[in-house]
Amino acid sequence: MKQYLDLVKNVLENGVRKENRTGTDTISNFSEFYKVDLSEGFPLLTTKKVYFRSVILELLWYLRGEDHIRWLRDENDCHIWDAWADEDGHVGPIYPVLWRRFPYHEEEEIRFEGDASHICKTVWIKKEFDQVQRAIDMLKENPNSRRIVVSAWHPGLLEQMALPPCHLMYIFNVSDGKLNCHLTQRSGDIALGIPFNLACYSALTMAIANEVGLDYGTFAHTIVDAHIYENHVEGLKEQLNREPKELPQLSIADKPIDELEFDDFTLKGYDPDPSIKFEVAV
Ligand code: DHF
Ligand code: TMP
Repeated sequence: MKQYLDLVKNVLENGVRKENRTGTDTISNFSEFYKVDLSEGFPLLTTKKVYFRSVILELLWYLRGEDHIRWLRDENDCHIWDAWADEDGHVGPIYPVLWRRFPYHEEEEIRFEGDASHICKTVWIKKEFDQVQRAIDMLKENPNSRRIVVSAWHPGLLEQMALPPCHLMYIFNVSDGKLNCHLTQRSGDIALGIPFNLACYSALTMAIANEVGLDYGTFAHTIVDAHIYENHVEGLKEQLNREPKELPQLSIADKPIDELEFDDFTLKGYDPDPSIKFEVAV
């Protein structure tokens, strides 16, 4: 994918060196943007092997709404989130919870029927909001809406999270019968995280397009702090020497997203160059 290689090139050429909490310095550019046309194939990088199984399992895990990684780590032997979980597998209220069970409170008035005078009391009821289902409902009922937003930023809960959300907001947009998705990411690890984020949200957009009966449009991605860890530079330079091949095709079973399983995602024609080992900065 040319867009990804251009992103890598641009950050290597124009980025500035920054220290950060991980202890491994980065080369960073402020505010990068690219987009891909999902009708041209599934944007899984071919210039290195990207672990498709892990990408899809991560997406299915996000959709499950849990605050732990036991389904991912123990039932599916996928370890990309292990470093941020405690022994029980808890990661706190991150993406799955924020997408499917965003916590909030609603004021309710309770009446106690007593003697002549009714006693009223106001209580705060704990509620959960399913933002993904709301997005699907809106796409069906009001596809031209400019308010089809899913937000994973919850200032009041940041302290309880293993990692404050990196990909923190996405917006669906329908134009010309096609479903587009724009993702805003506050912080992007170009070698490791970005190829996963790109493929994960592209698959999500395609699955939702199927469910609401729209064609595949564009995935657009804004990365505010787009960075390359210094120990990833060599691997990325090797990747820049590789020639991108044709993109694979992804077909997704026509099911409601909550019924999707890994075997419902069929990848055809993926013939990547060898994998490149990148250490993850925790
Ligand atoms: N922290 C940092 N510093 N970078 C990240 O990309 C990152 N990503 C997180 C959580 N924290 C992070 C969640 N996503 C891998 C990929 C995505 C991911 C976490 C880890 C990863 O290790 N990928 C390897 C192995 C994939 C596999 O074994 O399936 C890779 O080579 O792509
Ligand atoms: P930060 O919280 O200090 O920004 O560190 C988070 C790191 O994780 C940063 O390098 C970005 C990276 N990251 C991604 O690129 N994609 C992801 O999906 C996640 C969860 C993290």
